[in-house]
Amino acid sequence: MVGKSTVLAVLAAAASVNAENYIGFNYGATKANFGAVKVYADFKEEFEIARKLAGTNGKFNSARLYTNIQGPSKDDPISAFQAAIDTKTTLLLGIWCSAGQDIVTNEINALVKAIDKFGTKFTDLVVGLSVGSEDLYRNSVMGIENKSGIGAQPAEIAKYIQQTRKALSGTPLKSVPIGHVDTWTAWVNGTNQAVIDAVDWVGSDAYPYFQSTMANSIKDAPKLFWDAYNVTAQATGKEVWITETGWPVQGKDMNLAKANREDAQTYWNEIGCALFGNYKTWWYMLRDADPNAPETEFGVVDANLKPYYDLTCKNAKPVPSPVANSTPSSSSAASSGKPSSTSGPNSPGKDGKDASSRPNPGSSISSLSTSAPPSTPTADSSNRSKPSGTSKSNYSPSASGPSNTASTYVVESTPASGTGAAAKPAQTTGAPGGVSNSAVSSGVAMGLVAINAIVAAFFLL
Ligand SMILES: *[C@@H]1O[C@H](CO)[C@@H](O)[C@H](O)[C@H]1NC(C)=O
Ligand SMILES: *[C@@H]1O[C@H](CO)[C@@H](O)[C@H](O)[C@H]1NC(C)=O
Ligand SMILES: *[C@@H]1O[C@H](CO)[C@@H](O)[C@H](O)[C@H]1NC(C)=O
Ligand SMILES: *[C@H]1O[C@H](CO)[C@@H](O)[C@H](O)[C@H]1NC(C)=O
Repeated sequence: MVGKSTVLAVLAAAASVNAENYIGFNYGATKANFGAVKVYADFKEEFEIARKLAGTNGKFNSARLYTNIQGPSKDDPISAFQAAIDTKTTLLLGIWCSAGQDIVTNEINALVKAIDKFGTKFTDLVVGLSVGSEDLYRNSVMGIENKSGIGAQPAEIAKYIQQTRKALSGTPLKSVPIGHVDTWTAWVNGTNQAVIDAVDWVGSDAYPYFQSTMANSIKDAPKLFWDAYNVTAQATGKEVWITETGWPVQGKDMNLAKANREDAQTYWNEIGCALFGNYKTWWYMLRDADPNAPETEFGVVDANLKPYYDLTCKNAKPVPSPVANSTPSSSSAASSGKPSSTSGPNSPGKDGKDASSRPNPGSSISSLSTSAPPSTPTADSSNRSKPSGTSKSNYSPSASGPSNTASTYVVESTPASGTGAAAKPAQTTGAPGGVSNSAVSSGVAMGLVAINAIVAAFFLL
């Protein structure tokens, strides 16, 4: 047995961690499926939909964005900021970094403008800032082979991080936790160490569905997800934020992975319900059919905003991390990010080969996320609108498809609005633990925490 004190201790630990575990979705700067650039009303509607999702008690109140810039302007703050203020949605901000210094400068200027304009109404909602999104994946051997688009070198990302810290130093966001979002394959690549050294946290984008070179049926998904998490935490020694994950309700078979509602429900129940409230999590994604469903559709609601499956976690059997207290740890020493350090059967990427074998996390995802963003940014303002949605479509299943698209975008794109892909919203609140807004939600939350904690306790004993 599990001693009562053990369980209580685990619960206490989980509860304290939960206070900061935001829950939300990724929100692109443009409508899905090659839609137009989103404006205030679009963001406000989406943030409200997220909060009203049936059975979730308003917990999905945080949004991850990919850009600070409102398309098609040069450096006006994205209208998502005003929408977040009006809906009390917390924000994980994003700076698009694969379109060069000028765009990064515009991104920083847009953020500074927003701070001046909105003050603490805005800055109090900001829970983090990611400088870049999958730029290192796109810059990798796999990313290049898969034509995922233009990426950035680690030294560039590190430079942009320093510029961002400097620009924010005299502002209310001077202490905002700054990270970078990428795939596990990038985090275990020792050549990217400069980025690891420069950040406060690392973002993990993980999509077992796309890991087509590995056994990736829905039954294998929890192992693939947690392997990616684990190697990222081990290689970086930094707190890992779950910046993108999800399972599509429709799309092609990717090796053993099938895209359908049943498997998307299972992924939500086993992975989502293990994450919500226990890790900072921005799901991919809220709405993908906007207005038309892309070939590979990740949304949790349909075009009429109705959930595709049960989002309550009530009947879920979450599969927690096999690493006992895997809460994001910053503890472990930062081992070098070298690939070699990872070993073990599962481990992904110890060498280039492995890495490539696991295209998914990175690649696939990246394609997605990646693609989206880039598109947005496109230099051409007109083109910028395409963004996000696109990305997914791009991605489409296999390599070739998506990538091409993505690359196309990328090339054209500049930074601008970037953003595309999807960002998520959510605030922590609801989640199980923590900060739930309402008593009800906290009840749900605590229930989840308890389940997770007990499961964790069993693993420990
Ligand atoms: C490792 O990272 C470097 C720098 O981002 C990149 O050039 C290289 O291609 C990556 N290695 C692999 C195997 O992808
Ligand atoms: C490209 O991505 C696909 C999956 O989308 C993967 O099977 C393939 O291995 C990747 N190619 C390379 C070279 O990594
Ligand atoms: C986590 O990763 C480390 C290093 O790669 C490995 O030694 C350990 O066995 C992994 N743990 C799990 C539970 O997979
Ligand atoms: C970018 O978009 C269109 C369509 O691709 C293209 O014809 C044009 O040359 C570029 N600009 C824009 C808007 O797309």
